[in-house]
Amino acid sequence: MTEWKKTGCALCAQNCGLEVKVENNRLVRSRPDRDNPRSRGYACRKGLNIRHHQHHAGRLTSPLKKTDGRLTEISWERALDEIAERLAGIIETHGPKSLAYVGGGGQGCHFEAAFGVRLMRGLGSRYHYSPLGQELTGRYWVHGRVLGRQNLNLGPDHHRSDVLVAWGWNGWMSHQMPRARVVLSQFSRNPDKTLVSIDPHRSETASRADIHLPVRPGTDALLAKAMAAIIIDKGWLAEEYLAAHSLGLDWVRERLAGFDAARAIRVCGLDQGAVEDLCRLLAESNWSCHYDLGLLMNRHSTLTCYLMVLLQALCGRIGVPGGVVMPGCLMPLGVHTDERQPETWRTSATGFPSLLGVFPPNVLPEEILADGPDRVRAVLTSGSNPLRSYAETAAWEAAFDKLDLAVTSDLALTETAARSHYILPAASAYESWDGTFFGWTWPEVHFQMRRPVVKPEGEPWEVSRIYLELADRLGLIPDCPRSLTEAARGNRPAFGAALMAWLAENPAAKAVLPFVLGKTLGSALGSVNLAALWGLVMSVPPGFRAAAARAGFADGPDQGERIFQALMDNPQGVTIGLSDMDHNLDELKTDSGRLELEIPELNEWLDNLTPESEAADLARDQDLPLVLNAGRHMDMNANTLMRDPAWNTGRRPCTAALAPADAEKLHLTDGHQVRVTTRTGSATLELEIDPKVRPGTVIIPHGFGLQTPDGDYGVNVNLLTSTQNRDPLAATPLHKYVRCRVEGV
Ligand SMILES: Nc1nc2c(c(=O)[nH]1)N[C@H]1C(S)=C(S)[C@@H](COP(=O)(O)OP(=O)(O)OC[C@H]3O[C@@H](n4cnc5c(=O)[nH]c(N)nc54)[C@H](O)[C@@H]3O)O[C@H]1N2
Ligand SMILES: Nc1nc2c(c(=O)[nH]1)N[C@H]1C(S)=C(S)[C@@H](COP(=O)(O)OP(=O)(O)OC[C@H]3O[C@@H](n4cnc5c(=O)[nH]c(N)nc54)[C@H](O)[C@@H]3O)O[C@H]1N2
Ligand code: SF4
Ligand SMILES: [Mo]
Repeated sequence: MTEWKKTGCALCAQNCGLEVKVENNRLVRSRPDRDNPRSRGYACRKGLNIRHHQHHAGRLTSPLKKTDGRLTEISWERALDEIAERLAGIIETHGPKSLAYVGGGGQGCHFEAAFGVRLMRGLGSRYHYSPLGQELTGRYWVHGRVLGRQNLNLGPDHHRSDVLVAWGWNGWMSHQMPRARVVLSQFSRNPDKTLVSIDPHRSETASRADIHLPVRPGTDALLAKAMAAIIIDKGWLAEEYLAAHSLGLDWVRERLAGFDAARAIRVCGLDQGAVEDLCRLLAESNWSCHYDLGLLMNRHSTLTCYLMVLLQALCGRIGVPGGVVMPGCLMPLGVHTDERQPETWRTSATGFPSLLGVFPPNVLPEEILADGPDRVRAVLTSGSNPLRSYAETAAWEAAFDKLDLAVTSDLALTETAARSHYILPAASAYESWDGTFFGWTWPEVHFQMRRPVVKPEGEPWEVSRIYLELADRLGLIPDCPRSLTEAARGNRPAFGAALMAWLAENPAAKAVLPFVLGKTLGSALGSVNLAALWGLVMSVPPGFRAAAARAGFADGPDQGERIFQALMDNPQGVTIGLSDMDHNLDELKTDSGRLELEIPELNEWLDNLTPESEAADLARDQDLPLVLNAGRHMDMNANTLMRDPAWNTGRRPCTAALAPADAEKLHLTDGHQVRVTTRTGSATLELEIDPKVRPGTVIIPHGFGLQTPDGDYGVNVNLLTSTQNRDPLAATPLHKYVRCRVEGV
């Protein structure tokens, strides 16, 4: 039987709506879903090849246990009993700091995070290592200071901008905003709009830009500082806006006074006139900006994020139509954890604080390999593949080998799973109810709860259910009375009333509410995730209630229930909120209610960033003369998610790309095998000569080096990266600036 069913793509944060054709319980085709309110008929080639994500030879079908280096099948009951017992033992002997949870649901399946985090917290640990801690936490630390909360986001209100600045962002390939190619094409083609790209490479986005500044790799902080200095010196500030909405401008002026912008621009390899013209454009136009990994995973990562916010503030662009705005959302991606507060945990060996509620994966190998009493000994991983995704694979392998307990839940026998003690098969995005909290749209707040469109083969579980069963075995879930379980099978409002009554008598249960819901409503609905969704929409904060009312869900005691029902009735997703974008600056959460531009912790870092210091730091290394961008995100990768090599048949997915001039100097021709060597290691792969690559640099995609049943797929770029090449404040890996050399083999 053939059927088209509505679902969504789980391969990047856009989660475009898809319709999939299902034949004999297999996805055979997919097409963009025009009814999805967020993507409106948009999808890229990855979503259109989603069947390769669901069906591949590496899928796990039953729990596995490693004994004497060999994997054997084990029942769910036994696996969970054994894991619970070992976890309890480790925590009893070594304390809660010995436990870390790694992951959080990747690009498509965020419901597990609520359960993984509750389990970890229930056992007394706060060590949640998340991919957010390897790209975005430095940025959100800045938001914590300037906007007042780390979990306030800023996104370009591009619908209403005349100029869009793509800074270290290759949106044509990576998306990172809904319908990215449509948006970028509109800016590129419309004579009244301007697309600016600041990128060392002539990326797919840069080649469509009206203005492209080919900045020298790793010098964006210096460039941004120079631009801020020019805007101040020329008097191009948005004076009125700053007077009304900011504090700390004197501190900024003091920091930038006397800065030699002209010299800085020379170090950045750019033309002074071109940079001044851009500054004037920014001072005079209605612009917004999206900056991404080119800055986040680069030298001075966190400082650059501050300078980006500063530039936008100086030009009066934050919280205004067409600028960068703070969107509403059903649930923010993290929580505010101010590292100045004594209750905020730090990692014990490396001393990094939690930011946005999470810890940076980059330091976990050290936290495991350390000698101290608080070292991490047990790791629960799900929806993440640290042994391919995070810097320095060899360090991760050594760390995993030292663990007392490694449990990995995944779709596939990933490289991380293969080095774990227990491997638990997870239901895929197409076999379960799930969704994501990558909101990032405005004024509309959309949500789609994907439903199962195929039945799983074997016995994979929702990851949430795995964590719930472990929590239950570990005594973290109070006994729920049978009346509650029975009420869950009846009508939901009556269940809600019974639950409230029970919680009033058992207030401690509130801390583990998702588990209680999972056990009661989850068994009635056949999905722990679905029960968690109900709990979520029933308890949204007042701000969201107002947004939901504007979207047609009138406020009242049954508002949550109506939102839930709408999500159930609309598999394509629903617009569940409308933010008030006319008063966006009201979202600021600083004590002053203004943008607080002064961050004393940045004094030295900002002051020491000079043309001289940068020129010295960037001086050519004779032994490693090239700069590697260790991790291009392009059409042929989707992090480590696409495990079936067949989806790239006939393409060249994993190469080392070099500029023609460099290839010529090295006497190399296209297709040659080359060895790329860094301080950390070497990798051999095919050379691709590409005129879009900037001379002096090399680009390798990330996400490859996958061990599939059909053989190895591509080369793992994290053989070349180091955990130590990281931001001093957020520990973000600086993958865009890895010194290397290239030789023919
Ligand atoms: N097709 C595809 N799409 C994806 C993903 C994927 O794997 N494949 N992954 C998703 C994820 S998780 C993420 S985080 C995003 C990442 O999305 P992006 O950040 O857009 O991806 P990148 O290709 O890593 O880098 C962006 C740009 O930074 C530039 N850059 C490199 N060095 C510098 C520099 O020194 N200065 C400046 N200004 N720019 C520099 C690169 O040339 C590149 O054009 O993509 C998402 N979308
Ligand atoms: N050198 C270098 N390394 C990088 C990058 C880089 O640019 N350079 N980019 C980094 C970035 S931006 C990111 S975000 C990280 C991402 O790195 P990770 O956090 O590891 O995430 P993914 O690779 O997206 O997916 C991880 C796992 O989720 C599993 N999975 C897929 N679908 C499902 C599902 O439906 N259910 C469940 N339960 N599991 C599923 C997959 O099998 C996969 O093993 O990689 C980073 N690694
Ligand atoms: S990979 Fe991203 S942009 Fe492409 S279809 Fe999937 S969600 Fe949409
Ligand atoms: Mo990412």
